[in-house]
Amino acid sequence: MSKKVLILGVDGYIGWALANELTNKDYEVFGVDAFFRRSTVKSLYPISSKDYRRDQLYILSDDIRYSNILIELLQESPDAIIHLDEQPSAPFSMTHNGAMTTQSNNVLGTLRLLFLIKEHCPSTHLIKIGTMGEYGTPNCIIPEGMIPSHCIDEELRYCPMQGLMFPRSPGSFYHLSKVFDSLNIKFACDTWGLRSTDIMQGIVFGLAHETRFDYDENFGTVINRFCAQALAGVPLTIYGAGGQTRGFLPLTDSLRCLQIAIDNPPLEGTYRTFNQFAHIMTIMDCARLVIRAAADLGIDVKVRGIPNPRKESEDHTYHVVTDALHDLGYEPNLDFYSVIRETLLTLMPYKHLINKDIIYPTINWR
Ligand code: USQ
Repeated sequence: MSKKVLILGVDGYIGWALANELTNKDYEVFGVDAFFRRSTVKSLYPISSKDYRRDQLYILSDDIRYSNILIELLQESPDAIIHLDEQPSAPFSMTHNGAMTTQSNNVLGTLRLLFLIKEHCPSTHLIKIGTMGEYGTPNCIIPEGMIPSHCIDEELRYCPMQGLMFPRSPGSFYHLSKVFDSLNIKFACDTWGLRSTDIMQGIVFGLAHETRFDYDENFGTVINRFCAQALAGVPLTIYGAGGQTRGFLPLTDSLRCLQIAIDNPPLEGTYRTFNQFAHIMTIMDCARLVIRAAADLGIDVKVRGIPNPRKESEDHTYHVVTDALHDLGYEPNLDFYSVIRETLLTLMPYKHLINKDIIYPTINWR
């Protein structure tokens, strides 16, 4: 029997692509969305209308939080819930109102969801999209969520901190909201016996299944922003020294990893973490890749180093354990150059629609 999957935030960048990917693979997909992003910023890649998407397999609502739709869907006991219904922008969360909106939407929204799962479908597998940014850049090896037992004190022959969550050092009020989520979800699993996979996802880029594409200061992630900047003839906005190092993955890899999580649920009462990305790069590496792919298409790209609007380390190590997904069969696509080239090609016909006024950063972390 096909698995029943409920996607919260189905109208978004990952949500819509995932809904289509799973539907094509014969999963039974439902979705809800409050349409916040659509009403805030225009996607560069043309996306279908609300009505069209409502006519698809998915149920969409302008306001999921105060309607009964969500409860009705939970009462159908989906096999998995993919929770993408969070405010995802770190810059937006660094403004006064943005911080309040982000934390009330993300932390309280997830807390409410936990209670609803407990009340209506306690066996359902909650897959929450979190962020590698929860860990920050601590200049040491980052395990998958918890401090592992093999981290043994050589003299004492035991792991003094096993069973504790690895310390979090988030870099924005958005990333902080994900830390609070993780703690609430782990508590709900330990206390109520719920089951959850908490995805610490790296920075996603590229296109899949006619999903939206953002490049503005708030909602565009760095490689997608660089692609739009290359197409618009705007110099690439490298913040600070460009030595900031992160894990990245193409959107198609994110879809693959989420399918692996759905197909391999943890036991009831288990909270587990996946560190989810394909490959580690610096921001300067990202810029070089975009410049090379654009040059291949006859586009000359300039770079503009600008003072870093964020408070973050620009020179640090980044060693991250990613065993869990690999053990379940994830084979990362490491050919980022081809994904970026394909993204540039696909967006080329829409380059005249790029609004240059929303590219340069205006929100300061300090
Ligand atoms: N950066 C630039 N130039 C730009 C934009 C960003 O140099 O024009 C730099 C930033 O300073 C930062 C890095 O690129 O060092 C990543 O920035 P980003 O905006 O691509 O990513 P971030 O703000 O960390 O957040 C994004 C998503 C978020 C997700 C996170 C994964 O918006 O939802 O959780 O990536 S991660 O960063 O691994 O935590």
